[in-house]
Amino acid sequence: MSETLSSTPRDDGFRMPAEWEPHQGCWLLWPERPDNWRLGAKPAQQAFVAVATAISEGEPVTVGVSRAQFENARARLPARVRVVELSANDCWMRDVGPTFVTNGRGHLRAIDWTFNAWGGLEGGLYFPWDLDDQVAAKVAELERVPRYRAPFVLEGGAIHTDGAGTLLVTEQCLLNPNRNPGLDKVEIEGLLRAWLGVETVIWLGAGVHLDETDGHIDNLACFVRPGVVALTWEEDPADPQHAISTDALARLQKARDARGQPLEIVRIPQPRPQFISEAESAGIDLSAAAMPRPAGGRLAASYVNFYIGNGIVVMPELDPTRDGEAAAILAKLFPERRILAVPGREILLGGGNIHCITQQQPVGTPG
Ligand code: KQY
Repeated sequence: MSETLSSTPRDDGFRMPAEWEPHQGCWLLWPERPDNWRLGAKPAQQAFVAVATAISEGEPVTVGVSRAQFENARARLPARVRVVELSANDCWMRDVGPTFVTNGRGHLRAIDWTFNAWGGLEGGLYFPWDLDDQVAAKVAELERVPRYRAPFVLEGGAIHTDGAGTLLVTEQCLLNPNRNPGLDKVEIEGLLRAWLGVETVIWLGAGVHLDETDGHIDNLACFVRPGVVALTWEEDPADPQHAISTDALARLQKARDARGQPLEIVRIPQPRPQFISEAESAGIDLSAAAMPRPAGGRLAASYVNFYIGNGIVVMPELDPTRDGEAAAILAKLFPERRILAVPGREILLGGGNIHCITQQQPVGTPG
């Protein structure tokens, strides 16, 4: 059994590395539930295959899948992708998987956050979520990595680090009473320092307009290297995203990172507003266990929801009129990596994008 630790990562000299540090692999889960994914999740499965295939160009990829879908997933994914049976309630590995931490001696451990489906019974997105809450522990078992079980709710998509002591988060998500109602901002900052080994927490306000996670940072902004933040941007003042991104920009301009340095902020244009169509909505099963997805609802589309892998960046294609500009900005930000664009619409329809469905495993030996 992988060891369960009772200390915190900081006590033991561990910290969360930046996403651009070398990976020994990447984890995903297989989409299946027909009350979140249209047409029995077949179009989403195709999109996940494209993401897994792209990432596997740079690092080993593992996809966790239910017993019922094992053969199908195995047949559709390339042979170089490892497929393991792993129960889950849906497929958001960023949030239900472990956040890996490393120390200066090349050791790797896993943090297993308490997960409540983005809000539990107060606005959570589905019920139950008990299998999701076990995913991080099962990944730690498979990798024989010692595990910290965090006694508070957090999701991997709610945090971004520069790997050098700075963390980006949003107030909308981390201070939401549906996550940790007994904790105030100062207490939450203390926990983030202890569990992620950071010194400086930069608080942005709201996340992307109508983001169903209560404003995950991974759809709004991320570090691309120490001192540089990519921010999703909307020029049109009539679009609610304009005020959200403007507020985030002002906060980032005032902020200093853990080294005491100001940040450079690079704006990435939002895709034009995206809405779920009648046909797309009609393809999703109605169920009391999951949130409805009626036609006409605006989707929280953002190019910032990309994955940084070994030698590559995998970004979603979301709007043919803006995909090229977003790809060009990413190419400038990551001159040493290839930018791979894959269709993002089907993942977006489920409420997230490429960053949300992936979880990197940094290089390190269990220890
Ligand atoms: O933003 C993420 N990290 C996850 C999105 C989850 C959406 C659930 N329907």
